[in-house]
Amino acid sequence: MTDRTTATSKFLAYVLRHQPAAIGITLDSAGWVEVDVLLAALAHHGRPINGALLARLTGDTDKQRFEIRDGRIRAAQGHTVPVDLCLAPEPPPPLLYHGTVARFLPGIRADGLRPRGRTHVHLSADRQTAATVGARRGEPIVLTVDAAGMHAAGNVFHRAASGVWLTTHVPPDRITVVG
Ligand code: HQG
Repeated sequence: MTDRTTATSKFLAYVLRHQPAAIGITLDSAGWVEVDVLLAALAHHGRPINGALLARLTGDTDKQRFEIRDGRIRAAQGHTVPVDLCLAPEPPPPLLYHGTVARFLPGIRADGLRPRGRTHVHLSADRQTAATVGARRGEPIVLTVDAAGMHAAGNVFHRAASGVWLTTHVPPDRITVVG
């Protein structure tokens, strides 16, 4: 992606996950807004996106941050505004991974993984993705989560369209620090 495309993607994620009011739109209870409404509001607020750029941001990217369905668009995950994505619960793979940094470990050991402002804890199906997520904040530490054990104990998991696994809390006794 060019710098400009990345900046546009970040702004779109900001609007659709955190601050729809920044461009005067509202999301429905599942996080959707009409594409036409979004594009008009972006243009009106001096951040125009044309159809080709939108297609690039929502097409086959590495992250699949956005979903488009029936003329509507939403962020696939990562919200801080209250939304119910209406994802069906899915059994997770046996192990999932979470990337973080050393300074958060005391809190995580005491309290497990918490959503911390987002609606869900984000988990990855592979270590490399988790390491990349952790590296946003410093030297990454990858935690292994006993997802099968949690699922057997009744915890619910969802898989976002982005491939990210979502759950509401990972208790400390389901977490191993692998480095
Ligand atoms: C930590 C990006 C202390 C947690 C990525 C994390 C991801 C605790 C931070 C997505 C804690 C929350 C989400 C506890 C959790 N005590 N620290 N009890 N529980 N933490 O950004 O998973 O590029 O909300 O380890 O790729 O880092 O935006 O979550 O470090 O998928 O599309 O609190 O954001 O996607 O940070 O990242 P975040 P995250 P995008």
